[in-house]
Amino acid sequence: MTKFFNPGLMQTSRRNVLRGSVLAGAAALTGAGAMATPRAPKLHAANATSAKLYKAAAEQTADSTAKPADLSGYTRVKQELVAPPFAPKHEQIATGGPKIIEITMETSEVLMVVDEDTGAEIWALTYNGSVPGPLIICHEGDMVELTLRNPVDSQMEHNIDFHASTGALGGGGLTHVYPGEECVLRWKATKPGCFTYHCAPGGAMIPYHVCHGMNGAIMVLPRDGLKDKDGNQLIYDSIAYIGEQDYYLPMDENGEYRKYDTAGEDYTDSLDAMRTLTPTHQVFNGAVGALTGEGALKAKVGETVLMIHNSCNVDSRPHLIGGHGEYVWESSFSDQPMTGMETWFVRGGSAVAAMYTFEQPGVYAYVNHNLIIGAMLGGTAHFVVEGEWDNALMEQVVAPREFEA
Ligand SMILES: [Cu+2]
Repeated sequence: MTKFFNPGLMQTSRRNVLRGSVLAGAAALTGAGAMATPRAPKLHAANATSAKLYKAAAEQTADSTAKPADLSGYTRVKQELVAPPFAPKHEQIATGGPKIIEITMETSEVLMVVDEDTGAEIWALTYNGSVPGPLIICHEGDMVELTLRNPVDSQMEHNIDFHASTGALGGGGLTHVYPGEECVLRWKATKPGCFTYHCAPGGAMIPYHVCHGMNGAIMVLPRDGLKDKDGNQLIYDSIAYIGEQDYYLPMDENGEYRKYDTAGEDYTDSLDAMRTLTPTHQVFNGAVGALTGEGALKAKVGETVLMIHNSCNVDSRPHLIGGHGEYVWESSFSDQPMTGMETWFVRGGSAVAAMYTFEQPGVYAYVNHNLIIGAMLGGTAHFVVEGEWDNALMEQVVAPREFEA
């Protein structure tokens, strides 16, 4: 805890420690208060208490005597972010010099259905209204310039910690925005790979926001694109962006999922549910079945798909049933990809890219191969692949039939 509240950029480490304890204290207070008055999380009180300290940190940053960054040689471009499972328009191999990639994200608090069958819902905390937040793509050496805007009707403050960035809690220390505020953060992408980003307001609010959907991924491509171990170019036809989300939804005494009127009202109940470390749901792209049926991912035989799997909070082991991870980058894109993987690993707090070229038509299930999670908690997506069946790869020689004993 103390380590987290000790960003190198902020000079008064005591204040940061204080900030942590203020929030932890606020959370404890909230718990005590909730016993007397159920569902009275006093979020605004917690925010107000910590507000002065956040402001103090911001002022210190403004007073900094550090040299301004040299932005000569950069070209400014806007990246229009799109909702998952899709990827923004981008180049796989960078043309021209380094860019300043301008993006905008809004911290939207939205009521989402988690499971239609049970009526489970959540006041999701999101970037741009989706779980996961939108996929951002840049190249190594580019700058990402984010405008982060918190709508005036929000209940809570938000910020963003980019695991791909360097310093100030991944930008978390410089991006606290209250309802009606915006800020702009610019950082240089120096490490190629896929990385998670997430909200991290402080204390118990960090897992609370992350477990309400406030996370996503950025892919930092090498300037000359992806390569195999021999340096041969690897090109994909499409991206499937999958965010694994663990939810801890509070239930009432009858085992029904509780409903709440506003974002944040579930704070105390959620903390109790989160303490069990046992998710009620662990879904792909925000809800049970979001990537099956009408939401299924589409491909054709011969097409190469780059599957980007973000899991901000929990470990995951994706497996493509009927296919493989032909090339998998669990670490940096500078490292050689692993090849021919049956199941790969996404460390909680990271994003991983896996590439596969479909060879057979049909429905492929992409699952968390902790199959309890995959089949019972919601961790399943489908790829529907069109094309010609190849009997040389698989053939049903005899269909199921009765046999004589
Ligand atoms: Cu947040």
